[in-house]
Amino acid sequence: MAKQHGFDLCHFTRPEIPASHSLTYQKWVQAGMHGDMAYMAEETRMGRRIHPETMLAGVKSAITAGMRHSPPAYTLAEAEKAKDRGAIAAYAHGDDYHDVMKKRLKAFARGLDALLGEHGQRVYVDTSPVLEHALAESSGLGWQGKNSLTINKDIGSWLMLGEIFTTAELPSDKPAANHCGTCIACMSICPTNAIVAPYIVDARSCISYLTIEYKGFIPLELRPLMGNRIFGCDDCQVICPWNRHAQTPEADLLHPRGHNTLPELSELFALDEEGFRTRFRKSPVRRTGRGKLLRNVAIAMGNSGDSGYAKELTGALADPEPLIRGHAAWALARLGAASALPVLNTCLEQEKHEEARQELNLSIQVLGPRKREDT
Ligand code: B12
Ligand code: SF4
Ligand code: SF4
Repeated sequence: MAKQHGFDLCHFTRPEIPASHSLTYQKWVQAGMHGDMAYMAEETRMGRRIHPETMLAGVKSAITAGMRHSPPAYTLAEAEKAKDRGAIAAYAHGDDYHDVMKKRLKAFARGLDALLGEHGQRVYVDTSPVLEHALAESSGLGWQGKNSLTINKDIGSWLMLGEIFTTAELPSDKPAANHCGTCIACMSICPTNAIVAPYIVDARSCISYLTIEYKGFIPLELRPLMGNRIFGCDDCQVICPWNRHAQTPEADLLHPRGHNTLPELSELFALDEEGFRTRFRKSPVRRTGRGKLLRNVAIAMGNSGDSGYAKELTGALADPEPLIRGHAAWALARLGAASALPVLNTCLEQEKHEEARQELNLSIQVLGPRKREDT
């Protein structure tokens, strides 16, 4: 039945969280590794994650479901070499999985009523307070790898997770065994060393967090390390040996769109609000909003080493969004675009936003001495 509803994997377990997971989660929050994701640290939600039985009265079983999506159609080296293009995480090349999976899980749950008789049930995808990896692992769907992602022995980790909690009593599957062994490829490849220990990701330095979740001015020391990753990051999955033979699903229900495969930075940087909404309709990228996406694109332009971007970046100093103005100023300095100094100085006189002012000041300082050398 799961297959009919579009799920490649479906397993059963008790809605219980092993102590190793709940303790690690609490320590992770105490160490502040959730960054600005307040929903991960809020007390009631923490309680629910640790005690999933409080999510639904009389819950007896958790059904875990996995939906595959296509891996990136390019290698890490190809993505890195494409300096004039931005890398969008593979799961975000098509429709938003939250919408697609929730609809399908609800239909699946209704089908269960017919099979098991009417019973209490709730469906979850991502945003609810559920430790999805822990349940996936105890249900045998896949083990949690050192990159903290759920890996299935047959299909790898290019999959998204969802759950149905039910008051029906279902036979539990055997937990998944861990097959990471001595491998540490994901930890070694991570551009920002965000996998601080096996199974522990410090979100504050993870490029996925910085490009998607983080609303502010990205810490200066991390910007050069982001390269051209403009929405999410796939490196710790691409490198994983369990994804070496990952197949593109016959029917990818997220319907990836070709124009999200390494799109041109200039094309994205030219989007206005309406253009952004149209370009990313139904896509997870729309949640980020134009301001954050163009912030990330400005960083990628700065990291490209191509001073040909100076014109577009100088134009962006007048953007209504302070995030874009500030990061454009940084990118100009990173490219050594001393020709932008007069505009940077004029913008500084008019800039009211405190952080954008700091960015402008910094870029003027960086470019100033270079300008004197030029004359
Ligand atoms: C918050 C969050 C993020 C944050 C923080 C990530 C993190 N690792 O915590 C950020 C924004 C960085 C993020 C990024 C990504 N995310 Co995310 N994210 C979540 C979310 C909402 C919660 C994760 C969570 O509970 N974190 C808290 C920490 C403490 O948990 P943890 O990292 O799993 O740590 C556990 C282990 O350390 C374990 N543990 C302790 N000791 C030991 C010992 C052993 C031996 C083992 C095995 C485990 C273990 O205990 C901890 C608690 O369970 C889940 C959805 C959900 N509701 O679960 C999606 C989810 C994990 N994300 C997902 C995806 C796809 C991604 C990205 C790949 C997206 C991208 N391409 O950019 C990246 C990958 C980054 C990475 N390597 O983690 C998918 C993963 C699918 C899969 N195959 O696993 C999920 C499940 C969403 C979904 N519904 O499909 N994400
Ligand atoms: S998603 Fe990227 S930045 Fe985050 S842990 Fe994986 S490799 Fe590191
Ligand atoms: S890269 Fe290696 S250590 Fe990392 S998740 Fe994959 S198998 Fe495990």
